[in-house]
Amino acid sequence: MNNDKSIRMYRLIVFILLWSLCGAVDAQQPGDLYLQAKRIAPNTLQSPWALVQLPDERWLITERAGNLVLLGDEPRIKRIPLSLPTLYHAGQGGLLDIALAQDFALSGRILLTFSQGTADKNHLSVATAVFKNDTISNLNVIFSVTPDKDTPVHFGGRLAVMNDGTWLVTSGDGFDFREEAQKRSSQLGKILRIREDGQAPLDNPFVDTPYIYSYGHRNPQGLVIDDVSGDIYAHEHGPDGGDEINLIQPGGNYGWPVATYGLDYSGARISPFTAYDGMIAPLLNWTPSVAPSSMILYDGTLFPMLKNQLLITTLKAQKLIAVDIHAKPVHCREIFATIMQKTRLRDIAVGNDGAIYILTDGENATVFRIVPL
Ligand SMILES: [Ca+2]
Repeated sequence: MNNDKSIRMYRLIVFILLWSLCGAVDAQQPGDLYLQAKRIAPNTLQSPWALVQLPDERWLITERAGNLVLLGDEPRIKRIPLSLPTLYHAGQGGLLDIALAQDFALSGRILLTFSQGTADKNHLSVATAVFKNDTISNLNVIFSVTPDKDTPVHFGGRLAVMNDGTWLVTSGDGFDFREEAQKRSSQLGKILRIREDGQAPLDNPFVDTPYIYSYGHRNPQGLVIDDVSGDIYAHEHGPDGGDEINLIQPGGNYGWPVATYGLDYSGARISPFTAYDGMIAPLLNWTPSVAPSSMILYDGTLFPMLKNQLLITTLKAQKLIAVDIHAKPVHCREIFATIMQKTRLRDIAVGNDGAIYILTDGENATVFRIVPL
């Protein structure tokens, strides 16, 4: 190889490394000078997982111990304990996601995901309930993932509503059961699609396993649907490396654990393959891992530079990442680095006011509101 070729190859390798680090490229962020991140909740949220805004501008936040927190004006928070049947609060489990039904304004119906059972036999479940006059009623479990597992981790648990009113639910592989992700007889390591009564829609892709929408997933916790195109994006935690964003097709096999860029935590290879015939490759792979925890498709007007980009919170990387999924190659950068304190970020939402709201992770967590000055 002559010198010019070596230099070009070196530049290409450096570019690929920087690109895959995702955020290392754009350290300079002069735009942050015109932004403000303001804390809008006390630092008293206990292991929260998700937030959703109500039409009256207040917020509902889930805490994994089984509480809803109502964040409003006075008093600043009100904690509402839920009677979730056999809630399994351990490891990564507990009360997880919350979403408003499409007819929430009329019905007050919400959807919740939570882990249910015992250390020896547990699973992810979906419940509906009615939230009216600041109280919860009519809580019913409408769906439970099968089979049971005996680990307190990898529940998935993210909800998203499709344009036809059906719901997608992410289900993790249970960590010790990664081979189940390739088995369509198991609901572990899948994206499932259900109706609001908990039944399987008749037009799901597999007749014999009627709840499964896509398979070959590890622990997907980010899920958004483009209202205009209907495109579905999901991200999932890889093992050591190999976090992914995928464009979800009905019936698609997303490879885990046959095709992955990740290693086992021991450093051992999980699979010799990063790609495999018949398995859909990710749009983006993060190696090393960032631990993506939630995602929105930004469609607000306050931040025109982020329009139509995926905004992703991360736990391990402790940063907010913007992904331009339509760029070739897919472009990825850290945003708001200078205005956000370095901490694990759990969930993200766009408020009715167009501001971006970030829920932090862990004990004594809080909510930040980000606006242009
Ligand atoms: Ca994959």
